[in-house]
Amino acid sequence: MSDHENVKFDSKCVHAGVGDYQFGPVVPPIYQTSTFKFESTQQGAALFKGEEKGYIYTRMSNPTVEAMENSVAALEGGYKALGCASGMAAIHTAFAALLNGGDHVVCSKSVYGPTSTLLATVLSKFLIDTTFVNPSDLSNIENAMTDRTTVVYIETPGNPTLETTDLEGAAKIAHEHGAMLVVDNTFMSPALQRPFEFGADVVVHSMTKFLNGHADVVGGIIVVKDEELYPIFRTTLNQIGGVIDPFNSFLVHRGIKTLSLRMEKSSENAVKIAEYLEAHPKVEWVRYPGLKSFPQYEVAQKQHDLPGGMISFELKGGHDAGEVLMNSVKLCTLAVSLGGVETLIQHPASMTHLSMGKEARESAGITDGLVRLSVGIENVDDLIADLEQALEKV
Ligand code: LCS
Repeated sequence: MSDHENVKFDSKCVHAGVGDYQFGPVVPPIYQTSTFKFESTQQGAALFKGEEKGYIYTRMSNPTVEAMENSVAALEGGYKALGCASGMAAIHTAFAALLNGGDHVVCSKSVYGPTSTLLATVLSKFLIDTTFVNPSDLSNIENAMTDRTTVVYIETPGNPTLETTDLEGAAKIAHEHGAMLVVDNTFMSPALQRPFEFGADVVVHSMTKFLNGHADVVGGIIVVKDEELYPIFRTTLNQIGGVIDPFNSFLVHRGIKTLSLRMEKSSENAVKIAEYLEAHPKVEWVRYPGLKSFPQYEVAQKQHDLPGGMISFELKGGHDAGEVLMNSVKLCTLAVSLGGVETLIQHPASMTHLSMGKEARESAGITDGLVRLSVGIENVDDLIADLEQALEKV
């Protein structure tokens, strides 16, 4: 990356992380090997002690994985990144690196269901307790802070409500209390929002989504802003072991080359679809950061380069009407996940956010009628025609 540090974001998408390899390939080769040969016992020992730089074992590091990690670190503006087997592996590893038993976490209420469940049911076994708040009102974060709070964890925009948090304000509160701000940037990707610019300490992603962008990889990443913080994350990931493999790293790195283009097209389509839905007589409400009616429109304008590809909405007939719509689409695909080139539609209350339970969902604003749309890069007229024919059946 050293030759390309000062280029613009879209150039970084194409070039960041690509190193020099034997035979001069233009893209990083897939080093599909679990282990690396030592020249001597002395060299092996020196590598393990960290006295010599090089590769030892793919769980510890691998050139293909490292190329992708360097790319994401450059895009987020962080020091280094750590490729993980899934978004959940990245989130678990980040918590394991930062928390001790007895610590307290302040977390957004509207997060991906399993993130909330990880804190509430798994990490709670290790005496870590969490207060879930609506962080779009910063006073809720402030009021939840205790002298044991070491992590403030924000997903913004939140899955699936799109509730948006002022990261600068959240970082200030976290730091005043000696805590770290960890941000899940999956919904915007670094093309549209770079949390380090607003004071975050750690960024996590499900790379399964916009970073890879092609619905063919499960992967995650942790990006660390400061050099001092990095070793504890690398050691923790190495001990827990939830690393991404070379082939999936290669695919994600390839996907990233078109990240800017995909985010632009997906946002452009989503703006038109959100406007179409908002004007439709069968639609009760639409949440989309690009609409003037969006509750945190000002914060979104400040933090996002474009409004992104995620929309949530509810039809006038609530849950039952939403079911008819989701069962009637033809071009849009009824499936969970998001951030790919294809438009996906799903029902959070019975799918992605089922594990949270009804009470936590209701408190987070995830109504039974909420429908989530991840807008792809198809022709927008085709997408609107598909929604139109499905809405006619409602
Ligand atoms: N963070 C966010 C914001 C997510 O949306 C997801 C997955 C994760 C983390 C976890 O990543 P994974 O382990 O799946 O790579 N979100 C999904 C969703 O909304 N539908 O299916 C998966």
